[in-house]
Amino acid sequence: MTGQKQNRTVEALKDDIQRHVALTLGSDPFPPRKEHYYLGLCYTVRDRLVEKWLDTQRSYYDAITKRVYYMSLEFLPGQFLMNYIQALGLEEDCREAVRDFGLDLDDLAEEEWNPGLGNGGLGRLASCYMDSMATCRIPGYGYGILYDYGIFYQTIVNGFQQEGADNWLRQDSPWVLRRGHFMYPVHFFGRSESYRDGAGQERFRWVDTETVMAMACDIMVPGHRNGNVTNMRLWKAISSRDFELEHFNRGDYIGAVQAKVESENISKVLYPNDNSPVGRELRLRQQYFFVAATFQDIMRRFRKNNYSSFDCLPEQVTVQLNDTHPAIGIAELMRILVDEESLVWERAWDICRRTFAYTNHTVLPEALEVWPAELLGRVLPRHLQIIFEINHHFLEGVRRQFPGREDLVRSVSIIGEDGGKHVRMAHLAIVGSHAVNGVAALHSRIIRDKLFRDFALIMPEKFTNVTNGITPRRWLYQCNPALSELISSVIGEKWVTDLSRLEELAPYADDPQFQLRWQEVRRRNKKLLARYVLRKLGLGINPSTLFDVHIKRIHEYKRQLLNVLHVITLYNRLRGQNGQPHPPRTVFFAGKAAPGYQQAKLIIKLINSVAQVVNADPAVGSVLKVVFLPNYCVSQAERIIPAADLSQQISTAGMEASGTGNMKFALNGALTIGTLDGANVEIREAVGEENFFLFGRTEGEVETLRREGYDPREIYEQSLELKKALDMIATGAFSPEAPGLFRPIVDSLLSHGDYYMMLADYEDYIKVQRRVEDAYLDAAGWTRMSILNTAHMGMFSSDRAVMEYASNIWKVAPLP
Ligand code: F55
Repeated sequence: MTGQKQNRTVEALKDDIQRHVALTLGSDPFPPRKEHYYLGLCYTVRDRLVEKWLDTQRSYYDAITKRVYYMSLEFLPGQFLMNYIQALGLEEDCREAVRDFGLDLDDLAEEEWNPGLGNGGLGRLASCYMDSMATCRIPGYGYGILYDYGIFYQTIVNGFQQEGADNWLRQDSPWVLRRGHFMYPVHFFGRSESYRDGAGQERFRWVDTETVMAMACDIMVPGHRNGNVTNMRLWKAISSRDFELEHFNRGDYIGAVQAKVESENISKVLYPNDNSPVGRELRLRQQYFFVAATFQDIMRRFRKNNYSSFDCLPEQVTVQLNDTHPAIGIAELMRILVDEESLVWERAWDICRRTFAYTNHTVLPEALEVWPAELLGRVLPRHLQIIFEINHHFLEGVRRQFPGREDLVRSVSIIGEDGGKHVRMAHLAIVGSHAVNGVAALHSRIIRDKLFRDFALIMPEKFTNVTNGITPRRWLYQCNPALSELISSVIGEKWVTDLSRLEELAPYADDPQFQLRWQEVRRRNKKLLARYVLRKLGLGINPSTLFDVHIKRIHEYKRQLLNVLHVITLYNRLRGQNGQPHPPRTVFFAGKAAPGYQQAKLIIKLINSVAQVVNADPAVGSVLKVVFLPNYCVSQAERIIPAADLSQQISTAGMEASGTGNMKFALNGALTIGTLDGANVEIREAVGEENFFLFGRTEGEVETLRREGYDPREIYEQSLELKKALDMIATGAFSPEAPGLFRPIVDSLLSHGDYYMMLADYEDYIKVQRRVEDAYLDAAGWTRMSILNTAHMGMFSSDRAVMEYASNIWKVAPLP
């Protein structure tokens, strides 16, 4: 770009920012104020995206092409401003423009709130896939709910998690475009009424319903410098007019307004449970609300293309179910086709199955969604009837295929009977889809051979794998500018959209010059994190210590507790000060616990209590520090990951479906200490086993041990160090004010069978942690491993994952 043209871009940006400050916000541009200029910049950037977004949407329409509907009750996009600016290639110009007003671009970007419209991995994955669909030009949309309150805001009070409301829309977000003219009615309750059609056929209609309106709110998702902008459509509940009238006519004004307000509760709040769904009526209403609105949008677009027959629907539409949360959509599409469009059952079912695909994200039995038939039948009477009919047809087929196998029939039935009739949503999703995938090779094998074994017997062709991926834009280019620059300085910038090119870094792994530059960048990132910790917690940490990082939702299967046992063991060794010295280490934790998950909340308290004791003990001084960073979110992950030396991925083998944090760390040059679980298995294969710290029982060994009888007490009695650590927790060494506080934690391990096999893996974990320390002391060797981790992470790009979905499941080609 010539200097003059550059100048014109900057001048135009400046004009637009000031124009928006004055005319859009109605604020005085002088003197420049950060909050105002932040919003002025947002609107300026938004203008530049909107045009491309309209063009993209028009191009889908013109191409009459099949489109992907990625349906997810959760999205975790992270902050938008820098993502948009970088996608547009405007970073330098924006920097210069705001600098001329005496402002700093990074400061402005920090003004933005994180949209916490998800719990964790599942929601973040949806956002990575949106980014990749936009970058790879896969025509499609994301669909979900615009919650007023996202995941709660976590503070730590006296070591305990405290939940606060996250009212992220308090000030209107510049990124959410409300489309008041796209409003659809969504029905609830009422009953299914039978009638005879003109031909004397029995048919059903859903009557006497209550109606809520769904308003479309759109968020743009740009591809990386390709002019493509995909749409994420999130529905907001708005009360319906007729609902009001009914009450007003009865003269019940207050009742009318109250009913109006209550109907808008549907999109009020995200349920904060991951991996243990709550069977609440409001949650079911959320699911159906966004599914019903989305299908009206799908049908509107389908009709716009003048299709003569619904048989073409699967050539125009592919719906990916992000877990079972939108699985009620299968019954909804059947209702539309059979009740509204008068298709015969078999034809409708064929269309339905060709349209849907289902991604499973968990094998934890308590995480599989079921709805009591009574509840589902009350809220969605016609859908329950349809589900019974789907099940009837399906089981008839099973009986034909496997005569006399009533055991099989019972195990695959969509309707379960134990503990009252209930609908198994995973079974509905499997039966109603043409593809079922797990999210890592091991996980897909487990669902095919164990969790859904009986389905795989009946319909083996449906089961497949798509290993998760992460977007290199946010998770390297954006969050780690220094490392990105270093990488680009030797291999160019193509890796940003073709991550396999990172392989070209491998030859530099032994280059002493390059190693030094790599170390410099990593040290700089660690300093930035140390500064952040100082600012947030008032705690000084030393950037030259080993940064050991465990950040993710707090859950027993993720085994933060195992990490704590290592910390306590290390602490005891340092105090004893016998044997080999240990290199100084800072152990970071962050993560939220579901508000109703008592054990997880107690683990947070334990981490904080251990931190308090360790950090205050002069005997260990600066050799060991423990940090719990409150309110883990996408933006915090972006700060922490580039500074990590060691990535903790230590779930009980067989329990973490994939993990995606594991990929983010390795991509940024952290080394993994991990079990053979989820995508760890593939990461280890990719980066090389010599560049990965493996420990622990395998999934098969865990199963055998569980079957043959596992006695955690025996291990406890035999390991002095373990016994000491557990005794300290149990007797109040970390909670002198309440000595019995952590008893439930120790009991879960010693008295209740240690379901997550913490003790079974303890010894191996401690040993491998020692190997980590030895490796860390060899700076050149460590740096080499770090470079090779980054170099070999190409396959974990979400571009690769999305292209696999596109060609194997969606049968959609990228737009030219
Ligand atoms: C949210 C709500 C409910 Cl009701 C159930 C689960 C969740 C949830 O957040 N699950 C989740 O995040 N699962 C994770 O999905 C990731 C993406 O596939 C996986 O990497 C991770 O292993 C899995 O736990």
